[in-house]
Amino acid sequence: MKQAVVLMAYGSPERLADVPAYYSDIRGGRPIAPENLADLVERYRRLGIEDSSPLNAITERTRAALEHELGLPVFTGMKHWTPRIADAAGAAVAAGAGEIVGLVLAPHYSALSIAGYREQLESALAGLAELQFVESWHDEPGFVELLAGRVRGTDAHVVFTAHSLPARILAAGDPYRDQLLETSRLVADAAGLGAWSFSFQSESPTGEPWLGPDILEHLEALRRQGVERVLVCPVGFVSDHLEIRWDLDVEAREKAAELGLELERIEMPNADPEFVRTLASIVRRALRVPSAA
Ligand code: FEC
Repeated sequence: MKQAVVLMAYGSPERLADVPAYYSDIRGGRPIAPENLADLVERYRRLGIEDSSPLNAITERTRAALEHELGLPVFTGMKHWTPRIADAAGAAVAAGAGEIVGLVLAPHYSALSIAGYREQLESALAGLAELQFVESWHDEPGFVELLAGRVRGTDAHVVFTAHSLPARILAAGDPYRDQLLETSRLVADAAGLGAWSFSFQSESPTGEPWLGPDILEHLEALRRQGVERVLVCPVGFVSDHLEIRWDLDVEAREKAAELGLELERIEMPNADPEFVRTLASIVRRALRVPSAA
């Protein structure tokens, strides 16, 4: 039976004119305050998306490299922009795939995150191909080692981060926060880190409580504890995009400068060949193919 991969990512607008439709997709049609839309357009303007949209470009490089590594067709599907997850599923089926691995470029499961990717893929496939969906890969040894390699030997305090979610997920027994803390602990152990902590980032203005602490408050707390240097290691994202280049590289850096803290962040995995080999081993396991290594 022919096999294929649907590689999924969040998606990002290509043009400033796309931002209202993109934001509306993220909100699932719920109302958007005009000031929030204006603020988002301004962040994308400052990110320079009219010249190049980093998330979409990196996802395409990752797709091409994964396809080469696996020797299987890999199709990109975006959760909130084009090409949509349904487009990727349709292309895989049209190419004759009878078994499809669904892999999200986000390592941690949440009902408010990965489940949405799964629903889009399942409903597009509608039973036309067998689906092997990867729910999470937060403790994948290659991923842990890649991040450990980027923080090993630092004398800075390492702050692991991930996207926040509404705090109500905890009452529903969602594994998201536990998986994030597990990745952080595994990376810290593998790198032999002395001083590290975890904080959330990128909370949205939705009017309900979100998981904390947020990185901006966390930097204040670290400074009060006498920390002078911080190395930020995002574990919940794998690419350069708005949440990295704005929320960390602009907002967190500005806060650190105000506090007199030195702040650096690791290079994201993006389409690094070591990361692509890790994604390939996750796909091979889902297909029950013996590892090439
Ligand atoms: O570079 C880019 O253009 C896209 C960057 C981007 C990534 C990303 C990842 C995650 N999000 C997650 C959850 C939520 C929830 C809401 C929400 C809202 C936004 C908005 C933008 C945005 N997110 Fe996102 N997210 C990215 C971008 N996200 C833009 C809307 C404006 C704003 O709040 O700044 C709230 C939805 C609502 O209002 O109801 C919840 C999670 C991830 C990590 C997993 C993944 O990548 O899928 C979780 C990248």
